[in-house]
Amino acid sequence: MCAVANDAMERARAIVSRASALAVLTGSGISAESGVPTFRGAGGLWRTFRPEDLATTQAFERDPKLVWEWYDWRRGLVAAAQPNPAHHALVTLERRCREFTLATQNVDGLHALAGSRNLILLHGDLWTLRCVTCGAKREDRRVPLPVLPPRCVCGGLLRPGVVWFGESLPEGAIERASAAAANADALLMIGTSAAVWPAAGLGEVALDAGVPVIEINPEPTVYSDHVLSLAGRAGELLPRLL
Ligand code: BV8
Ligand code: ZN
Repeated sequence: MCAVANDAMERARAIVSRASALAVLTGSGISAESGVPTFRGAGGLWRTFRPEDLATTQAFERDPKLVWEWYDWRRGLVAAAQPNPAHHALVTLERRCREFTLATQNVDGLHALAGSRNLILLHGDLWTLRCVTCGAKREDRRVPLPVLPPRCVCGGLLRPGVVWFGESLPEGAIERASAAAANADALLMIGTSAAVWPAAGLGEVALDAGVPVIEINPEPTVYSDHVLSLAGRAGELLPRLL
């Protein structure tokens, strides 16, 4: 029995089937059914750790080994995870649409693994390491990492290639995602609590541009009363939306 009223699903299907340009924003909820814990939901990562203790440059400067132990643990979790039907449904949608932009807050790499192409990594990538001294970047998928914290050939500390609180997003990322949201025939907001900015602002960009917004989330968010909100799991609802 699906909790989503059929008329909402029918309306969402009509919008998506007519769309030739789609923009999508995903959050950790889309990877929940792949076994990757979310941040704020029940059993979420932030429940056991405080973001200001771990996802900030100050935390990393204060205790790089502690921050790396958390990221190395998460890399281990994600390494075992596979894309779920929601990730695959977005790959199918991308192939059907003339224009398709997927902006994700996730750093787990599951969208790329599923085959999504026009991908904007708003918060970076768990598998990329970046040297705080010389800026060198490299991909390193070893789990666990042999030494924590890992060091660059130049001797500098390597940090996770992700965006921490207080850090700006990758150059041009939010601008490209905003342009896609403002010019799409619809914006899908999937599996995000819409708590983190500026990513969460993409919903407003779409609404301000008169672009219909469809939300897929088992829980209500600040957007739920203002958009077409489908209450349910992405792995179940996205394939039904196709
Ligand atoms: C910046 C690190 C300033 C990587 C993360 C206004 C404008 C700009 C900034 C701010 C602003 N207001 C406040 C700020 C500061 C801050 C911020 O937003 N704070 C919040 C907490 C108030 N923003 C920043 O610091 C950003 N930087 O703009 O700096 C600046 C500006 C200009 C120039 C220089 C500097 C940086 C933000 C990035 C922070 N990094 N993580 C990592 O380790 O992962 S954020 C962290 O939260 C994750 O990256 C995650 O992606 C992100 C968002 O969380 P969600 O993905 O939404 O996950 P969550 O658990 O919250 O929700 C999951 C949802 O899924 C739930 O709703 C649940 O119901 C649902 N769900 C569960 N199961 C399912 C499901 N949905 C569907 N299906 C299911 N099965
Ligand atoms: Zn270096």
